[in-house]
Amino acid sequence: MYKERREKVFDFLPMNSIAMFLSGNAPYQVGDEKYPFDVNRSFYYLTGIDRENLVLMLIKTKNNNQTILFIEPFDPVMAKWVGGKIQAHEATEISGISDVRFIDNLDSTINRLLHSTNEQAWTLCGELSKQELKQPWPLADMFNEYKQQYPDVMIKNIFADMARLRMVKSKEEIDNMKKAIAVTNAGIKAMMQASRDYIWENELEAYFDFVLKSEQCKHAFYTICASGKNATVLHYGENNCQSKPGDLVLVDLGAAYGYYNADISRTFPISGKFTARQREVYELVLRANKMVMEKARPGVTLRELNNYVIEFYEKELPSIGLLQDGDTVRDYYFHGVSHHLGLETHDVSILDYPLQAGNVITDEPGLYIEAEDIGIRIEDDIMITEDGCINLSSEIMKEIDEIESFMQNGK
Ligand SMILES: [Mn+2]
Repeated sequence: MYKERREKVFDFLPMNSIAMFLSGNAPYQVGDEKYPFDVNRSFYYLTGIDRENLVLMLIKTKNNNQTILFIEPFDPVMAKWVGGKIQAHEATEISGISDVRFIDNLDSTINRLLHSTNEQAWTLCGELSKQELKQPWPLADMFNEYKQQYPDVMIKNIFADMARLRMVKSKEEIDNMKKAIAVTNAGIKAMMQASRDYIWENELEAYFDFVLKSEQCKHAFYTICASGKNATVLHYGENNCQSKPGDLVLVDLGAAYGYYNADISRTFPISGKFTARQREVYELVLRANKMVMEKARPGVTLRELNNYVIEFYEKELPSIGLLQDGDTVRDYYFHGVSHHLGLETHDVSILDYPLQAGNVITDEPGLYIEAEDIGIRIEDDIMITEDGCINLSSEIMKEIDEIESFMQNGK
């Protein structure tokens, strides 16, 4: 599987090029304590290895394609303190790369290549920036140093090419996401069952955490568990307030399985019963959520999906007493309805690129009425097919009757 993916990278690399992917390093947090290591997702996508300080190199010349993995030398003392580094045979077994070298040889390997005479200049390729952040990665500094030594060398950013590959998910990737979604479902049910008046947001959150750890899953991202007015703050993450009777609680959360993420939002009444007003607003968001699934298909863009939601709200919001006194939809719904999902929660994508079969995106309309302490978001994860889409999270309950019945009777 990883070899197949690397072949696809070779396909888009220019002739006479050296592509590099760094697994990354965890920065230090305090003293000798590091942040948890989080592997670079493109490196992982191409190797299946999630260890620090490794480099994947793909060399494309007229004569052949060469793949080298650079690893850290095994250090028996370090092994006693923090565990062993990955060894060559393990790395080969996971990634299918037979040419494994020690990372001390990285610089000399590159220098030897750049020194070698070719009729065509070398191109150094790497993911040099995230479109949306415009933030240079350390790879760019490294490439620039080589360029100073070898002025003929060209540098190419392959971020968009990698995004195009990663946007189309394989069956294995979808299966991992389905597992992440199933565990997320179990976690949400545990929260609904534990919910009661005056419960603290972080206590409710802990029920989700327990299910994830019990299922050997990690969190896809920091959980949002927001009651009452807190739910009207989009990225509320404090989760440290006590709920009040009658509150709605909005949860936006997800498990990660094999680095594949679920991203789900549900909104339910803390006491197990919606008020008439909450019901009215919830039904509208639910209709928007279902409408997006009707529209999502190959050829449509995320921007178009969002426009459908805005049009829908423009038409429907007056029926629930909103859009008075010059208010606009954006006063009650101010985020986008969708993003790509995969190895990253906001997965790599290309802006305004039409959807294709195999894409996985979220469907997450919301409505936030601060004056009424009502914040509602309903988020599903959907997979684009040849002629429409499939809801991967259809098992996670969202109908009012279902939620009320489950919360009151546990079924
Ligand atoms: Mn989301």
